[in-house]
Amino acid sequence: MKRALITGITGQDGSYLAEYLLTKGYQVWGLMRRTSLDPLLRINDLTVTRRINILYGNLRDSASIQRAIEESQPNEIYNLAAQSDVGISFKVPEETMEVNYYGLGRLVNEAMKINSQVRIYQASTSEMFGKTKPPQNENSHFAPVSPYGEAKLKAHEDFVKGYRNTHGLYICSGLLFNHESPKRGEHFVTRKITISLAKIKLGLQDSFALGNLEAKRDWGYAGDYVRAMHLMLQQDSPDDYVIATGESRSVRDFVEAACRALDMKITWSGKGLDEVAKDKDGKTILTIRKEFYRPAEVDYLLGDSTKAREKLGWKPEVDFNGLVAMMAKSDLDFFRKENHTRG
Ligand code: F7E
Repeated sequence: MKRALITGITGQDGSYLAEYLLTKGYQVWGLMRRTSLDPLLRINDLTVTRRINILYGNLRDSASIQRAIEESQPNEIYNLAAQSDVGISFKVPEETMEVNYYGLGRLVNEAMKINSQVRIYQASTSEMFGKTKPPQNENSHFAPVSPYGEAKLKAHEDFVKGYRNTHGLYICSGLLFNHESPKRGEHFVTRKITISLAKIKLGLQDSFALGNLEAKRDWGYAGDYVRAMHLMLQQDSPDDYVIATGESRSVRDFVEAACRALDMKITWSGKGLDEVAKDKDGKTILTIRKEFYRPAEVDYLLGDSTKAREKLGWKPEVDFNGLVAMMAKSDLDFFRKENHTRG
């Protein structure tokens, strides 16, 4: 039976990956920070939760990483723990570097000391492409514009490419484009939109505010993307792969698709910071606020995942409209039930 250790087990990707690996017959360990409030919140299925072995520790602490690897004796390590909020990374650049760069350094060093044959997946990101023109693939230039993108790129260069080449470590970077789901953190734009619109539809909230509506992202479904993580570690040799849908939409497109999924009609008016969206009764439900803009923006991401499709045999199963509808309906159901229980 294979053994996997997942850092970041309580995040969206950690929970989908844990569930997926359990279906493949793996024994799963998860590294979890002691400070997490509701640690297994996103791992809803209790039968799954009970089968995951939780180890306390974090990527800032080598001793805890060492203990976790010694206890779990993993064949595969998935490094999903990160300070993953790009906007926040401008406010906490040192912490971002500490976790996203040095954290991987600690992990690979401890792993190599204990078992140099271990296979490691590193969660790299389309944010590393930054200002590079789309479509982006494995051969595209990296030009990050945020502390988050910079830390992830440095980790990729020093510890993924570096340790693969100089130490022969089996380590892969998944260059994952944005991936979302009903378990997505509430501060990411997609989930913020589906939660806000669901509440507005139910009369639980009047309006909400966003920043840049024109940024374009290649949005896929997280459940599809964890299959690619696993496939990367099953190959004869380690490599890096772009994982994306090949379809790019703007934040505005996402708002409109979520409105369609919730059967809400909106009309846009005004420009720039004065732009608003109104509902069918002329009530403003969406405004634009400067505070949600970033000091530097990645304008246009569109992934070319030909290599993963050809070499890994991977392809996404959920498309943009399917993803938006899944998220919007999940939030509508949740708040409808919650409101019903309270009322
Ligand atoms: O922003 C714009 C914002 O925070 C998407 C992380 O998983 O994917 C994610 O990074 C876009 C940006 O994700 C708001 O300016 C407008 O252009 O949902 P997001 P992200 O920054 O693309 C990559 C691949 C990762 O690796 C990251 O870890 O939406 N936007 N208005 C807004 N964004 C937020 N969060 N909130 C707004 O109000």
